[in-house]
Amino acid sequence: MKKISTLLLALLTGCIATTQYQYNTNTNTNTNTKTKTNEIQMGLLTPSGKLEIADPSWKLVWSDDFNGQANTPPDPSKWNHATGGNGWGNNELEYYTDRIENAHLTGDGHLAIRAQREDYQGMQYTSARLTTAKKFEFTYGRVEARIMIPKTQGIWSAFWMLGANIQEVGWPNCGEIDIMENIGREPKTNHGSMHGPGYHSSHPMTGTFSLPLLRRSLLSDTYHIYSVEWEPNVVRFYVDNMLYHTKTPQDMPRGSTWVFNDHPFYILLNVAVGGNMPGNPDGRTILPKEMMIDYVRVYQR
Ligand SMILES: [Ca+2]
Repeated sequence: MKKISTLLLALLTGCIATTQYQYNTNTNTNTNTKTKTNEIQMGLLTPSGKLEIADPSWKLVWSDDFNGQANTPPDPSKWNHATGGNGWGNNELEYYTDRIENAHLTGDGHLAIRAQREDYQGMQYTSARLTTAKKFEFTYGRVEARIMIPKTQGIWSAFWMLGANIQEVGWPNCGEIDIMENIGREPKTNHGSMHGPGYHSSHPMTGTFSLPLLRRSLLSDTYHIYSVEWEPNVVRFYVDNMLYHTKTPQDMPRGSTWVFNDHPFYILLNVAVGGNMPGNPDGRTILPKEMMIDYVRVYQR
């Protein structure tokens, strides 16, 4: 009995599971001042606000800080809109548009991707899906974004990468690396996953980062930095520079192929509504909801 209660307590407080972390932040507020204070305490920002990445051997090669006038679209030299409402292979319910209603700069250095309820092209929801395909494709690097995820039943936020050879070899042979994947009913949890031939759909190589159950804070309370370090034969997954998951070819199912070496990938940002992973909106769902992105940065060494 003692063993069980100790185990239960450890699980609840996040002391036992290797993918749960004690998190020394007060995230009951999302004001910029408090957020910045928290991040300075965590060693992520200097007092001047400059980001310090853990390993200075990474050099910045591409970024978007989403500076620009309020209610303007994201920089078309960097981002494409993937549009349409075909369910995207996951029975999703949104129609992705290229309108500023669904993706716009806020005027204070952020990009907002907004999922909302409206009748549009035969669908009941709209949102946006941005990609850097053919505009920025790269092989290997540290890929990170500072994001505040939205929370509500039936939405599915993601910051991820696809192999740029998807048109030639198809999915999942092109490879997919999910850096931040969250379903709105689990606002404490980030999924970091890799999909390829033999490990995909509901059986990817995956790791989960969760805030401790007893803490009030949610990932949706404030901005967090979601990143991967992608190198030959290894991908390391981080939240706020804390390593929670590492995958190498030894982790694949027997007979599978590692499809992450020696070919370029591109970046995607999107908020889906409904579908296989989050389930559909219901009576608890509150819309519109926005995923807020402060920046996306890619480093190489
Ligand atoms: Ca910014």
